[in-house]
Amino acid sequence: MPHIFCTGCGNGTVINCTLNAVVEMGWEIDDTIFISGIGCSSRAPGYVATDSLHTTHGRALAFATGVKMAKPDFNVVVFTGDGDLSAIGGNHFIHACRRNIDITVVCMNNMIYGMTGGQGSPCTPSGAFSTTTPYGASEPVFDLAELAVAAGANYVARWTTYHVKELTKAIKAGMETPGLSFIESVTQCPTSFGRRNKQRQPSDMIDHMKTHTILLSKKKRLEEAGQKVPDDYFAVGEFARRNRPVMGVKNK
Ligand SMILES: Cc1ncc(C[n+]2csc(CCOP(=O)(O)OP(=O)(O)O)c2C)c(N)n1
Ligand code: SF4
Repeated sequence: MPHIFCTGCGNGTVINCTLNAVVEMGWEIDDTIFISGIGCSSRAPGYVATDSLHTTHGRALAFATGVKMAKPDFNVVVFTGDGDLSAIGGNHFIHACRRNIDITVVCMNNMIYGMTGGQGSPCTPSGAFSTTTPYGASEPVFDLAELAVAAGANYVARWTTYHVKELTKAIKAGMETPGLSFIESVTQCPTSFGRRNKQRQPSDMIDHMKTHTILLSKKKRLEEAGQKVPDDYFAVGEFARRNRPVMGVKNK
């Protein structure tokens, strides 16, 4: 299928995992709507044969909230990028989690602004190069999964495009959980991120995800035992699965 993604981009993998989860859920095309903001990742709904809304930058969750409140029987899925969700869309993200509105949010975190040529985002790792951090990023990084947990989402998980089975399972678990489900996928962007950070090949970025992730449960065990997890490792797994009051649930 013709698409806009660069060769080796991870976005297709995340779309595939999400659609497999939709199939496993048995959701019907007429009852399911995909919504996104703007960015490479936010082009995703255009490739899905359901009704969809490709909205304005950072506003996907505001549109999704409107759809869900008007049509609670719909299954609402949001595709977004780290910039779209946590920079310009940061407040919508926090308040959608706080309200715990019944939607599934899939964030392709490529750690950069991909579509606009590689500016740094709130998720650009410390020291990483981008067009706006030519000497290495120095600002503290947002941990999107921890942010969603703190703000109140009922289901939160993080995986990567290396972990396709776990990612699919997590998206399905999020779809099954009432309230806001946030699934973050760290995703390779060889063009805007990899090329500037000695990970020019897609496989370089995927290898990095394989070798620099640690299961959240293991990380907690190590920390409890007073052992240090290297700073350049990041945790994957399920961060929250709970039952806070929700908004916009399906009519019984
Ligand atoms: C109000 C507004 N500001 C800025 C832009 C330009 N813009 C388009 S996409 C984008 C960044 C997208 O980054 P991200 O959400 O991380 O998605 P990616 O392209 O990396 O998947 C920006 C700044 C815009 N379209 N609208
Ligand atoms: S710039 Fe990055 S995120 Fe955008 S399509 Fe290319 S590889 Fe994918």
